[in-house]
Amino acid sequence: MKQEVKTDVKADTKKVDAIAFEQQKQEIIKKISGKLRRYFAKTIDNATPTQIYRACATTVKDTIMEKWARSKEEQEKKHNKELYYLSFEFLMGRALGNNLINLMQSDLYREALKECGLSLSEIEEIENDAGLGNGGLGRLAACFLDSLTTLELPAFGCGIRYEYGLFKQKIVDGYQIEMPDPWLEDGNIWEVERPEDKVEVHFNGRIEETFENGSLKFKHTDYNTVIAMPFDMPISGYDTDVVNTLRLWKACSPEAFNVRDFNRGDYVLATKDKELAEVISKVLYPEDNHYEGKMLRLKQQYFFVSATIQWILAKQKRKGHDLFDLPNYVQIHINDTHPTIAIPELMRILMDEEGFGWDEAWEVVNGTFAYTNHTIMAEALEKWPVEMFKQLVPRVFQIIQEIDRRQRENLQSKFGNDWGKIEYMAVISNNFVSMANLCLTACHSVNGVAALHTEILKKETFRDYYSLTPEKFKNVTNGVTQRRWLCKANPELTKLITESIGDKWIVGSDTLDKLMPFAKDSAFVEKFAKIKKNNKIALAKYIKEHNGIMVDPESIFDVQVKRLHEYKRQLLKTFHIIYRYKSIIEDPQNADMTPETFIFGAKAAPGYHMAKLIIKLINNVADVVNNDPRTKDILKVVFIENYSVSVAEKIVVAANVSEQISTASKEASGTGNMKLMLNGALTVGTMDGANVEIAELVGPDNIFIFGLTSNEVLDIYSKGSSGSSELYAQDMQIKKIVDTLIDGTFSKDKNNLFFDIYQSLIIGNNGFSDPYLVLRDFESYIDISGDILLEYKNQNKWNEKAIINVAKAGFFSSDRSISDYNERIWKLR
Ligand code: 26W
Repeated sequence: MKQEVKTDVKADTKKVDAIAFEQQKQEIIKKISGKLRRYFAKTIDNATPTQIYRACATTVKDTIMEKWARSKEEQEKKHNKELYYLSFEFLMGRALGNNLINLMQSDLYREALKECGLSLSEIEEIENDAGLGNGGLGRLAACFLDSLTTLELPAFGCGIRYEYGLFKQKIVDGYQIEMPDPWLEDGNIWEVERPEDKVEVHFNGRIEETFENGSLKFKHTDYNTVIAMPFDMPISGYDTDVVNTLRLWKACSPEAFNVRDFNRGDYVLATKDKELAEVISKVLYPEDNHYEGKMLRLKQQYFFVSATIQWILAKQKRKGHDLFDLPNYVQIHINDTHPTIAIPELMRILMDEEGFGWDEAWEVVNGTFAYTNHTIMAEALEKWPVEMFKQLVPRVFQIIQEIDRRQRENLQSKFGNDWGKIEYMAVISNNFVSMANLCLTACHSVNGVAALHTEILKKETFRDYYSLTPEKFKNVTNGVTQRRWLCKANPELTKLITESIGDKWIVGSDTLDKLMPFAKDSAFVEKFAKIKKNNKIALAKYIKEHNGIMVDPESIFDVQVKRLHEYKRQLLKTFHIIYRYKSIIEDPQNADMTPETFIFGAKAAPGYHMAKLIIKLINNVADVVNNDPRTKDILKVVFIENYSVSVAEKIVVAANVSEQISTASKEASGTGNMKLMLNGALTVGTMDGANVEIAELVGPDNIFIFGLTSNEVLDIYSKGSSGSSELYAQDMQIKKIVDTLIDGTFSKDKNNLFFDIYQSLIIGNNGFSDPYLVLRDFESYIDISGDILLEYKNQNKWNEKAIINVAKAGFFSSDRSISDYNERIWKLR
């Protein structure tokens, strides 16, 4: 009897819910039609998909704007400590779908559009990605904003409003071609221009020193002015009224044109200054993990940093806060060294404009700044020529010189006359400014992005600084937001998980673990497998449309998606494919015939010759393997062009195998590994970056670990040889594979095409051959790949492992990372 009453109540609530849902749905349809009428003089029936997108997006934006306004008002009233996350890159991707998830209105909008004969996912496809980043560092910043807001922490992202994001990649005849990414061309619905907050940024000029009231004053004169115009984007969080802000600065000229030149009739010259100013925020530098000392890059850095610091201080003063207390009100986070110039810029303003003495300013700066290192790649460390600094920002340079002078004094008191060490640790050395050393000197916190990476920073890269100030060093392992990388990318799996363990896992990081028992629940496993299959079918369709290649959704989807870099070793994966190809054509009787689809997605920096050549190699191998009648039904190789956030969302959900095969010690963390694991792919990887922590969490049975360890790699480097030419001479298997680079197997028309890869492996550039130890790890990689084929045959077991991976992925939520940052570093309320 009791039971019945309960069901009745349930049924009633359901009915009420259904009615409310229907009402809200009709409301949304009304709003969208209203927008279409007012903005485009159209109806839902005759509007273009772009107009529908704009109407939907502005409707969603209206809801967010209301919350944003309230959120800002609250923040302005309160005297809470705030976080400013300074980053040269924010790789946001699309906003509409993500905002709908966070507002918990995806179902409503999907059904509303469906009633009008439209598909929400097709409408979402119309939005351009905000591709204002290269790879890991930029995407991490985007995940962090999502988590900060979801956790209701007051935070601002601060960066540059690049007019062109990361280039679009086309593959033509197997080669990468770069095309511009004019993502703002059709307008950006999500941004709001804030002319009331524009500021001036001053470049070049000279410094006049005068005595006023007995003290030395510095006056910057004859400078060039650039206007920094802020554009704000709302950052929504999941199930919260808090809306944070991403503030991106655009560079503008103070005058529309030079009036003198204009009046003289020289119209072209009259617009020159304007162009020179505006070029600063024109385009994102496409180099990842590789630094070149370009003046424009330094201009970009100072531009957004100076504008941001001015804005922060103005706000603090408006709130009536004493700038001596700045660290209690503001934490400024430096995302890799790119925004480091913020340190001397804050010193400058506090001393030259606010009347602080050096020591007072230094204390404030130290309490305010924290720095994250994202790479140990030596070629990625920023070192700026002194001359460049002096010319571009003369006063800031003086301050850096003084920081260097004092730090050298300090180092000498600690290390005596160990000049080698002092030079290595100095802020200015050999006529270069070391941005990392400046951070290590000035910040109260320094962190690596995975346990192993932080250990390497302590023991190798920053060893001397670690001995000087061990208390500054912390680890915060990276994470990814499950809202985008599961809820948004994989709605079916989201539904299954929520049906099974409730929806608590959507915020925070602990409860996914509740899935563990389901790994052995046959009903769950079956549904899980079906979802993976559906996602593979969808990706196969995408591949058919974009590459013209038919792939078998029953085959193993083996995925390597990330920037193209030698250390990430897409070449090792390619060698494995060549090995599989040869095994099948040479010995079909004994070869494993399990069908495999190898999927790559990767952009190469436009000037990175070796990376571009590897893309061409992958595509040529694909051509041969996909078309050889002996292999075409077993192996398929697909290079998906223009890897980006929105393309990643389609790929990660369909993967069975996640390739994380960097040379141990080189990948600071990796975050693609986390996204793939979260969607039930099994990792094949080296003990590098966060793979180490993944392995620890899932246990050795649920991951495929191979290859040299980080210590072994470092040991090989210190000995000065990879031994690759010996391996090549002695190991017939290796020789056979490597020789395909020069025997025309994959370059019928042009025999020498891949010689440079061969040369780097066997002969070496600058004496060290095979610097990323591809050949050293080859055998162990072949072995583990054999294991994967065997294990995949047992689908039940495989799915069990995949589910365990999902269940253990909670730790890699960026909610956990942000909680760690907050507890260990920022201490916001
Ligand atoms: C100056 C050129 C340059 C450009 C970008 C140098 C360095 C970078 C980034 C720091 C490179 C980067 O994105 N690093 C990646 O950061 C991720 C987030 O922490 C990590 O997961 C990756 O392992 C790391 O390669």
